[in-house]
Amino acid sequence: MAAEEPLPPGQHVPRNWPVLHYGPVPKFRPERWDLRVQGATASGQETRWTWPEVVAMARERVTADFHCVTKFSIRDVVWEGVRATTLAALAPPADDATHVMVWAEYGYSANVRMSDFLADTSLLATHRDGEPLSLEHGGPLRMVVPHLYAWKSVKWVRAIEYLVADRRGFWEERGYHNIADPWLEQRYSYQEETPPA
Ligand SMILES: Nc1nc2c(c(=O)[nH]1)N[C@H]1C(S)=C(S)[C@@H](COP(=O)(O)O)O[C@H]1N2
Ligand SMILES: [Mo]
Repeated sequence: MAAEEPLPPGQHVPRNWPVLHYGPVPKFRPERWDLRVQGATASGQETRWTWPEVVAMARERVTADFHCVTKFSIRDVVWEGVRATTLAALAPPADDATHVMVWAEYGYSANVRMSDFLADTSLLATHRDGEPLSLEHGGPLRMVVPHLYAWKSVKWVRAIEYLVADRRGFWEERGYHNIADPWLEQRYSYQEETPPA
């Protein structure tokens, strides 16, 4: 039997994959859907792609564990889609862009550092385990940043906004940690406070 990789502290593997999100599941209307890259772009322009254009982009596969801050972890999820670096090559950030806000339908958002966004394993996923993403799991397109807690893996992505200064997203404004590294158990915003010297 192969030795199992350790899980981050406090995590366990449930029997089934929970569906977890705030608010309703958006409908997908391909003819009205688009993906935008906006904010601090190198060109100063916004770039917009239609659904067929996104589907035609270079594709990659990433296998990774998925860690929710509510303490479940899913092992070895096979994600397939467009690497964040591919998108960033098509619509580069300005030199002074340091962070990225990932925007979903209905205004959900999550902020990540540029280095997290541009990590090799950060993907805009259309498929999971060989199947197109179901709508409830974020289809047609979801962000996957597997090395951070899963609230950063925004479902129903519609825009990538490059930022020249950090700004907190939906859960980051509501008491969750700004960085969200599960190996450091960065769950809550109060942990960001530097301890007194
Ligand atoms: N748009 C959007 N994306 C979201 C959320 C959300 O509320 N809205 N919840 C996040 C949280 S907290 C988790 S744990 C994962 C859950 O993904 P799953 O439903 O595919 O398991 O989605 C993340 N992405
Ligand atoms: Mo979560």
